Formats: sequence, C-alpha cells, structure tokens
Amino acid sequence: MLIPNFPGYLTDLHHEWHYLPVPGGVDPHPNLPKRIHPMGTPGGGLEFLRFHHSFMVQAFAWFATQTFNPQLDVTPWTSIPDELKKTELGWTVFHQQEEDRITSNNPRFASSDDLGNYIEVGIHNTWIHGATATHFHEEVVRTLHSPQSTYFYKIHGLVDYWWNRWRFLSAPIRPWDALIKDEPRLLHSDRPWDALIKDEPRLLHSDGFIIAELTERIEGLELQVAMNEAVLSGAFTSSQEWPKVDTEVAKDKKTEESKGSYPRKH
Ligand SMILES: [Cu+2]
Repeated sequence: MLIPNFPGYLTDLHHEWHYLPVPGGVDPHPNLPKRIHPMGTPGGGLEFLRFHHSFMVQAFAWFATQTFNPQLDVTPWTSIPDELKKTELGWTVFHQQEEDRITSNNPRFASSDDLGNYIEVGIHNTWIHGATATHFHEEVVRTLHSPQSTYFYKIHGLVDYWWNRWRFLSAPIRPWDALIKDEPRLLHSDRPWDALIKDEPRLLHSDGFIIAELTERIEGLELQVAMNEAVLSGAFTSSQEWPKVDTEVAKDKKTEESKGSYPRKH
C-alpha cells in the first residue's frame, strides 16, 4: 500500500543516499547526505544496514504521529514469502542459496559489513525490490522512492531481522564456567545442564542473547528519541499544513522520471 502523505524529506533522504554519481547525471538532492562507502566495498555493507535501520526508526517515528485508516501494514517479513519465490518473478536456485547462507551463517560471514554487502549486492539489488513491485502491483517499490510503500518496511524489516539473527548466530559460544560466573542463578537450577540447554538454546549463544536483548532496548530508545525530536523540532507538519493534493500530484509527475533504480553489478 502507498503511505498517504509520506514526508518528502524522508523520500529524498533515501533517494540521495542511494544515488550513484554518473558522468552527466543529475544529483537529485545535492544538499542531502550521500553514501560514504560505495556499494560492495569495505564499509559499504555496514553502512547499508545502518542507514536503512536508522531510516526506518525515523519513518516509524513519523508513523507514530499519524492516524492511518486503514492501518498501515509495516510489520517486517521474517523470511522471504513463498509467494515471491517464483521463477516468473526472477527467483532462482542462486537466490535460494543466498537466503540459506544468510539464515544459516554457513559459510559464515566475517562481519556485519560482509553480511550487509552480501545482502545488498545480491538479493536486495538484483531481486527483492523488483519481485515485490511486480507481485504486489506497487511500482514505486522498484524505485529509489520505495519508502513511500508499506512493502519497503517489510523488505528492510527482513534485512534487519537477518542482521539481528546473524549477530546472535555469530556470537561466540561461552564456556560454562564463564556463564555461571555471570549468571549465578543457573547454579541454583535443580535441572541437569543438558535439559537446561534443550529448553533454553539461547544459553549456548549467551553473548548473542545479551546483544539481542540490548539491541531491542536500544531500538526502543532510538524510537523514543526520534519521536521526541520530531515533536520538539516540528519536523513533521500537521495535516492542516499539508499542500493540496493536486499540487503534490503535479510535483510527483515532474519527478516521475528521476526516481532512479537500484544499481546492479554487471
Ligand atoms: Cu534503500
């Protein structure tokens, strides 16, 4: 679904971040921040993950200031929906291998940066935006104005989910004595260790569990801060201040050709 009155500032922020300068090309929003590390280069993968994470925090802060009828469905996907895994939508055995590697961390990724590059250069840029646009008949998802669609938050929610999952999976397994030292309550469990592990597999990845818990708390705080800032700075205009729909449509028509699309590696 297209999100009514989605802030142009956020659309532009996303567009400019992805914009790849080409000779003779026109920089869409020269005053907005640009990507620092090019796609697929060291630093680019982490920047991709961080940019989209913080972008979603800002968008959700705005969502929270609005009432939508019907409500927005922006809940993240936690796996690639089966209905998208179709040959006619460009799904291939190679994409399945990519998804399997991302969810199993096998072969393992060296870092968040490594994971981010793998996702961006592969499934993200070559397939998921286009397949989603075609299947759900929402063309804007194919373009760099994709944040105007609720599907953007499903796609990038999935990327965030993969990232968190990877942080969990890649956390070092801690020896029991270190675990017991930090979590003495485990000592007072009357249950044998193997039964404990069976019921609480998170214990095996205890650092990952702690990271996941902290990540969740930080995300909550980020959202709170973003919302407070938005309210204090008046970043989001009230509905009475919105421009008339016909002028917006005219503006949209003008920018139609300049929406850009996700780059592919040749
Ligand atoms: Cu993007």
